[in-house]
Amino acid sequence: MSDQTPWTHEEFEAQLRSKSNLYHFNHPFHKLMHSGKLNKKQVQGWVANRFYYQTAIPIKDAAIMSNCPDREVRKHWVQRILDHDGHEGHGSEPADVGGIEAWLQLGEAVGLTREELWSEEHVLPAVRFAIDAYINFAKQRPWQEAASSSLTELFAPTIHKHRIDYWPQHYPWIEPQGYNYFKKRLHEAPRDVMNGLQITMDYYKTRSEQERMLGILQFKLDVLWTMCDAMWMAYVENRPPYHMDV
Ligand code: AHQ
Repeated sequence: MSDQTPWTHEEFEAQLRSKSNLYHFNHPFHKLMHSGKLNKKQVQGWVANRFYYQTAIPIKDAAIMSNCPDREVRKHWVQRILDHDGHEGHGSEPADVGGIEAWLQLGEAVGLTREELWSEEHVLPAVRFAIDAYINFAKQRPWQEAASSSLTELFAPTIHKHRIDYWPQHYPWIEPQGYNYFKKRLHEAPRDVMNGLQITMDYYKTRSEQERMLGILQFKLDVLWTMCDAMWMAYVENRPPYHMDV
């Protein structure tokens, strides 16, 4: 009979963090990116495809909010939507153009136009399917499961810091305003992770529920990894969908 004793919070968090090696930071596409081996077209492809992910985040978070009857939780979760959509500022809170605007500036910084990003003309089918699966997961599953699926961000601060630290020497042609998004996430992601961990620790009580959460985190890791697989095929192998040469 396998051990059904629930993990302590510390053990549960350690189980979640043990999946860090499966984070898309370790995908070969990101390895090429981090070592400065991507050309301009490949960087542009990544920026344009990830824009579809960025615009999906507030939709996903609004789906979670729409399923959540807990006002206290919504009071905090709504900040995620504001962080991406932006806001005019209120009280001591300064105005924020938002992450989507910052990513549009990243697009311009790598030589794309805003219209190209909004048109979704570069979005690869598998990237769209993976991201739409994430949105639908948030619409259909209990809000706590959808909230906890954001915890791939446990591993995100490293990836943002890596871009800020290494891209300038590898990709000097990228305009400086392109880094604003990653700098913004450096302080937003840890706050979001704290909030997501609290919801996760409060919700998954039994060992089987905790193991269900590991499966949910794996689903979200699969979303991110699949996006990179599609970009590898299209931009590294030069075999985008409907290539016919054998
Ligand atoms: O910029 C990212 C972001 O705002 C979020 C929100 C969070 C979620 O709700 O799923 N996940 C996430 C992520 C962002 N950036 C990715 C990257 O590699 O730049 C990482 C991604 C994540 O770890 O899920």
